[in-house]
Parts: sequence; structure tokens; C-alpha cells
Amino acid sequence: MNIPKIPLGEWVDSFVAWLTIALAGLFTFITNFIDGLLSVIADVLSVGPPIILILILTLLVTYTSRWPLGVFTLISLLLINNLGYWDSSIQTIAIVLLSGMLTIIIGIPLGIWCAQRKTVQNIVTPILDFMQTMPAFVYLIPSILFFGIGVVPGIIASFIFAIAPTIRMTNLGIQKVPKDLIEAADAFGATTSQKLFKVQLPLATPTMLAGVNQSIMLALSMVVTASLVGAPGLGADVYRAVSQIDVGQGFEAGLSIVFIAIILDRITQNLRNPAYGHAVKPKIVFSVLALLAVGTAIVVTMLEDKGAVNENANGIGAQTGYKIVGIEPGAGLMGLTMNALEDYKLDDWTLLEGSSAAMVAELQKAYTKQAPIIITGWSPHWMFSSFDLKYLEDPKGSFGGAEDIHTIVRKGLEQDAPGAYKILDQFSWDPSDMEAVMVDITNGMDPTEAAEKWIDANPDKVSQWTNGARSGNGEPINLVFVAWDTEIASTYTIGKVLEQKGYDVTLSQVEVGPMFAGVANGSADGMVGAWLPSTHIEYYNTYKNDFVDLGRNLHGTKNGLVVPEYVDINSIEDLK
Ligand code: PBE
Repeated sequence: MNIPKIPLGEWVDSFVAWLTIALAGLFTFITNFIDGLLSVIADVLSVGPPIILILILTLLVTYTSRWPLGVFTLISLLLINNLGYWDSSIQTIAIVLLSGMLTIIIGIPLGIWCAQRKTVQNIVTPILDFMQTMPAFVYLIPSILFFGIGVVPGIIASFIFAIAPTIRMTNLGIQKVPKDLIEAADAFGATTSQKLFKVQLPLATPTMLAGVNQSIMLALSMVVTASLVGAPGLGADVYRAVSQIDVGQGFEAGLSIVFIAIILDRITQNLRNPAYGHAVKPKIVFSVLALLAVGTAIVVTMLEDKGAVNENANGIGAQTGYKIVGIEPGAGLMGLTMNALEDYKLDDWTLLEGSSAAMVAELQKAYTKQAPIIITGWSPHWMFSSFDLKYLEDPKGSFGGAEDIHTIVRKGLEQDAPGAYKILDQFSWDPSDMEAVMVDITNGMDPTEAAEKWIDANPDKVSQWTNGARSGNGEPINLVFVAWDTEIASTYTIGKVLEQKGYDVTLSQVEVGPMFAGVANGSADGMVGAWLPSTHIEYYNTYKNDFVDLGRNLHGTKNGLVVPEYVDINSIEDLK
């Protein structure tokens, strides 16, 4: 059959591109609104020393779910604090609370509407099915374009993923109200809203709350995913641990998530029938809590406004919210940037963690609006040819000078596949070669095709790499790489050359830590993306006894803080 590929992806692409522009105002409004709300919630939760919130939560859990769980809450929160995950936990709780609130505000009315109108239910149900089964990662992609990186796209993606149970259970709860009660209400001449508020909702509340409880749990399960686009909190701690292969940190942060899940679950489950509800009326408890929260929120916002007046409103810091847009938490560049923040005493600044792709999306967005932005950048990179950018001067040398990229292979590859070993050893090219491949990929060419195109155009270079190398006989070669534009270009190119020489090549995309660990423990055959002597020195030193360093394949890379030309600063010192 000869049906051409339906350009579904292209259609979605252009639709999203159109939305991004058409609704830009709305998206900015939503972003600012959610960001603002979230920082108020986080500020309220972190007013005073941790012990205050710990005690409040302990009392609340004791009240809803008996004292043994109260004791558990006290101990687990003290442990979280002791391990150093308190601030992250506050962030996570704030994110989950906000997603939960949005779920209730939007989900319950929708659920009621579904229960009242069959047509609405028939339309909403398949949409909910779709929202729940579409991998949550997928929502992150348009979310970044609409809402920029940071916590907002994470909250939106969690919200989409988590809202279904609230809608479904509200609908179900109302429909399950016995027919005869409705008939009795009708017989007494109750209006639709009287029926709803006096009969249906009270009877449906337990089911609805079960739905809200599930939504909150689903939102919590999204925290790690959301950290890929820059949401802070325990999820980011877990993601960082994965990308640096830090087993201990992964366990501690994971355990903190478990504790918070148990606490939130027990509170929301027993909200309606608190264990000690007979001793103190729920109304009183929840009113006091609400008053406390609102009161603190008002005080906190007022104090904050005062602070804002004193700041230099025109400085680059104020314009960018003291944020530097970073990339994957494990990247060497992130470590260098943290050092630079220290070297230049830039304590007010935060470095956002996310991914290279999210960083570029953010740059693209700012650039179209000519908005100020500071990113962590490196060359070679196509972004320097697509945008007018400049490196900020680095008089203290925190980012080091020009570097090399090394090829590293596993021990034993030389014996197992001498031809492949020789090709990898002889692989070497210039930044301009790499850039040529990168530009094609950015312009939409498939990486494999871009690699082939470069290989066809540069037979001399390629024949130097393959010179004297024995052809393969379908031996498997597994190359690992991180999804940085530089490494995509180099890995696909050398992979293609190996394939043309008769090897059965697999390319596996991984995080930074696993890239080094994989070659060191022999589960991968090699990689061509070790930036030395500074960027990856820590990974290099950790694993250097367990792999073979074949030396450099490229010379002349650069790392640093990068801004568009239209941003009016020239040096990292100007950030002060
Ligand atoms: N980079 C690109 C990597 C190395 C390649 C600069 C983003 C890093 O920072 O680890």
C-alpha cells in the first residue's frame, strides 16, 4: 500500500505554534496568576521556623486520623527536616495544594454539570479517558511553549493529569443519589438548585471527596515529571539524583515524597469524618485553619510589597526575576554556573533546573518578545547562528577556558571489536563540522539524515577515521549520549560511520551520570561527549579507572552565561 504518512505531527505543531501566538496574552496572565498564587502559598507555609508547620500538620492529622498517625506525622516531618529536605517539601506541598485547589474549583462544577446533562457527560467522558491515558510527559511539551519553564507548566500538566477522578466521582456521587429521595424533593416542589444543594451534594460528598483525594495523589505522583521542565521541590531532588546517579539522595528525597503522600492522603480521606470530630466540631477546626491561612497570606503579601519598593526596579535582576535559565541538573555547565554564582557573590540569583530543550524554548520565546533573559550556554551550538547572542565576560574565570571533547570507551572493546575501537579512536573533527550537522537537525532534518548528509559531503575526513580499521560483521555497538545538541550531532555521525563499516549500532539516550557509569560498567560500548578538562571532571574522576579515554575528538568548546545582544549587560559582574 502506498498511502503517504499523514502529517499529524506537523498539524499539531502548527496548531500549537498558532495558539502560542494567538493566546500569548492569556498564557502570560495564567502564568503570572499561578506563579503569584504559588509563591503566596509557599510563603504562608514557610512562615516562621519549620517546627510551627510541623506541629500544625501533626495536630491536623491527629484530629482527622487519630493519634498514632499524628505521632507518625511528627516523626516523619522531623526526619524530613533533619535530612535537609524541608524547603523542597514545602515547594512540593504548595504545588500539590495548588493543583488540588484548581482540580476542585474546575472539576466539581464540571462533574455536577455532567450529572445533570447526559450530552455533557457523553462529551466529557472520552476527553477524560484521553487525558488520563495520554502519557503525562506529552503535556509538558506544549506547556513549556505556553507557560515557559518553571513551575507553571508543571502545575498545568499535573492538573490535566489529575482532574479526571474529581469529575468522574462527582458525577457518580450525584447519580447514585436514590431516585425516591429526588422524587420526594420534587413532590415538595424543590427547585433544581434546592435539590442540588440540599439533597444531591450532601449525599454525594463522600464520593466526591474520594475523587478529590485521588486527584491530589495523582498530582503528587507528577512532581518528578514536572521537575523536567523546572518545577522545584522534591521532584527536582529526585531528578537530580537520577542524573548524577546519587543513590543516597534519591532515596532520601523519595522517602520524603512517601511521607508527604501518606500525610496528605490521611488528611483528605478523613476530612469528612474526623476521628476526634465529636470532641471539637469540624466546622470550628477548619474555620480556625482557614482564618490562620488567610491571615498569614495577607500579612505575607503586605510585607512583600514593602520589600519590592526598595529593589532596583530597572536592574537586570528585577527584569529577569533573578533567574538564570539552566539545563539538566547533572550537566557540568550547571555545576560551573553554581560555582560562578559563588565566585561573584550572586546570592540573590537562582539557577533554574530543567532541560536543554526547555532552555532553548524559553530563549526562543524571550527573543521574539525582546524580553531580557539569561541562559547557561555553550558552543558549538546552533543558537548562536539563529539568534544574536553574546557570552557575558567572566573575569574570574569560573567557567574555565576553551575545552576539548573526548571519546571514551569501555574496557575490552579493543579486543571485542577492534575495528570499531579504531574508528572511535580516530574520530576527530572541528567545531564547524559539528555545527553543520547541528544546523540541519535544528532546521527539521532527521539526525540520521543530517549525519548521512555530512558524511557524503566529507569523504576525506571520514576516510581518515576509518583508515586501517577492520570492517565489522554485524557486531553490536552501543553508544550512549545525552540529548544535548552537540552530542546528538556527534553521536549520530560517528554511529552512522560505524554502521556503514558493518557494525550493528544502537544509540541510547541517557542522563549525564548514567552516560559515564554505563561506559564504566561495560553496559555501553562508548560515548563521544566527555567535556574536559573542567565541565565533566567530577564524573571523569569518579569513573576514570574503569574506562579507556581515547583522547579528544574536538577542540575549542566554550561554556558560560549567555544573553541576547539586546540585553544591556556585558559581564557577569553586571549581575550584582
Ligand atoms: N553541555 C553540552 C554539557 C556538555 C555538553 C555544555 C551542556 C554539560 O554541561 O555537561
